[in-house]
Amino acid sequence: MEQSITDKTVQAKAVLVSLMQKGGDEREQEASFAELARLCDTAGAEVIAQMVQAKDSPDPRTLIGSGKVAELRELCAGNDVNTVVFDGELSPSQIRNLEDDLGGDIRVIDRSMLILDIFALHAVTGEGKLQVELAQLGYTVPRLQGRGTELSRLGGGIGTRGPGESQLETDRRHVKRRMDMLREQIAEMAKNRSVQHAGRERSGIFKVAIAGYTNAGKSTLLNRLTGAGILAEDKLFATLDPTTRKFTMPDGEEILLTDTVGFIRHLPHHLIEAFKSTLEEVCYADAILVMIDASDPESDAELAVTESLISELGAGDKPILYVYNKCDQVPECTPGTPVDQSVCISAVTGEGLDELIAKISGIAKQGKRECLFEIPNDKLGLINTLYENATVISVEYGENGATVDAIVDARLFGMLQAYRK
Ligand SMILES: Nc1nc2c(ncn2[C@@H]2O[C@H](COP(=O)(O)OP(=O)(O)OP(=O)(O)O)[C@@H](O)[C@H]2O)c(=O)[nH]1
Ligand SMILES: [Mg+2]
Repeated sequence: MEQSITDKTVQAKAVLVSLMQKGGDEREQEASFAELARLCDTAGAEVIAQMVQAKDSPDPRTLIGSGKVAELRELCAGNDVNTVVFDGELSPSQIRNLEDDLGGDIRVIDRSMLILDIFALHAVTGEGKLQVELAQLGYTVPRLQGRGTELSRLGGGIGTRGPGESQLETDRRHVKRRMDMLREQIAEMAKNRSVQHAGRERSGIFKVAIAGYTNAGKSTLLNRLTGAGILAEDKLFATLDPTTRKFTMPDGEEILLTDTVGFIRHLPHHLIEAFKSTLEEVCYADAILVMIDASDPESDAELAVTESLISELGAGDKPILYVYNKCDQVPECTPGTPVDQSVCISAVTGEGLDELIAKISGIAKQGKRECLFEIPNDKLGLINTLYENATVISVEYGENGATVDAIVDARLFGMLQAYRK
C-alpha cells in the first residue's frame, strides 16, 4: 500500500496548505484548517509551516496558483519538508502536478488521505483493518492513472498480464478484485454483527448509542459510567470500533450503552462507505446521546455536522439527548438545544451525571423498543392489543400460541413483560 505518513521510519515534516475561497464561509474554512493541524498531530507528523492562499477560484492544475506553488517549493526545500497536506480535496492529476512541480521526494496528500492514514493507525480489530484497506483502495483506483508501471506492485507480476493489456488495466483489475474480496469479508462480519443485534434488539433491553464529533468525550463517558476501559485520549478518532456495555439505572432497569466512532467535517465518502456497518450502530439504538464538547469554540458547527451525519445514516427520527460535555472547562454551560432535551456534564469530574442518568431513564421509560413476545393460545386477544397500540413486525403461529415481533412503548412493554420470549 501507499507509504504511511505515520511511518515511524521517516518522521513526516509537513507543510499545511489551504485555499481560502473568496465568498466561502471564512470562519468554517479557518476551523477546518485548524482541525487539519490537529489531524496531522494525531497522525504523528510535525507541522513546520502553514500556508494560506485567498483566491477567487481554484487553479484546475494545482489548486493553488503557480506563484504560490513556487513559494511552497522554496519553503519545503529550506526546511527539509517531506510532506505537503492540502485541506481541500485534490484530484489525482492535481496531486501529480503538485508532486512534479515541488520536485524531490515530496509527497502531496489531501485531508481525506490524512484521515485514512489515522484510521489505518487506529484500527484495532480485523474488521476495522479490512474497512480501512477497502477505503484506501477505493481511494487508489481513480488515482491509478497514467502512472506507468509504478503501481505494478499491486499486481501479481509476471504472468498476470493478458495479451495486449496495459499494466494499468492489470493493476486496476487486481485492485478491484481485492476490493470485492474485502467487501465480501466485511459483509460477512457485518452479518454476524446483525445476528448479534437481532438477539439484542428483540430482547427489549433499551439501547442507547453515544454519538458525536471526534474528541467530544464519548469513550470517557462510557468508561465513567460502566468502567469499560476503552482508550480515551486527546487525539482525533481514538475510537474506531464500537463497544457496548450494560448499565444498570438507579431503578434497577438495565440498558445497553454503545460507544461509537466519532464524526468529523468533510468525512471522506470512501470512509463512510467502508465504515457504514460501524457507523450504523446509531441506527440500532432506541435513543441517541449526542455528545458536544462545550469547551470547543466550534461546537455549534460540530453539532451541525453530527446531526447531518445522523440523519444521513437514517437515524434522524430517534429520540436524542444533547449532552454538553467538558463543563469543567467552561464558566457557564449554555446549551443551544431545547433545555428539556439537553444536559450539561463533565465526564471527567462527574458533574451532572445524576441528571444525565435521570434523563436517560426518562427516555427509556417513554421510549419504544423492539421485543419478541410469546403469546399463549388462551391469550391470543393480546395480539389485537398489539396491533392497535404498537407496530407489529411479524406474527408466527405455532402449537402453543403465537410469537410476535413488535415495537412497543414502555407501557405495553411493562404490561406484556410476562410474555417476553
Ligand atoms: N476537561 C475535560 N476533558 C474531558 C472530558 N471528557 C473527556 N475529556 C478529554 O477529552 C479527550 C477526548 O476524550 P475521548 O473520550 O477519547 O473522546 P471521544 O469522543 O471518545 O473521541 P474519539 O474516539 O476520538 O471520537 C480526552 O483527552 C479526555 O480526557 C471532560 O468532561 N472534561
Ligand atoms: Mg472514543
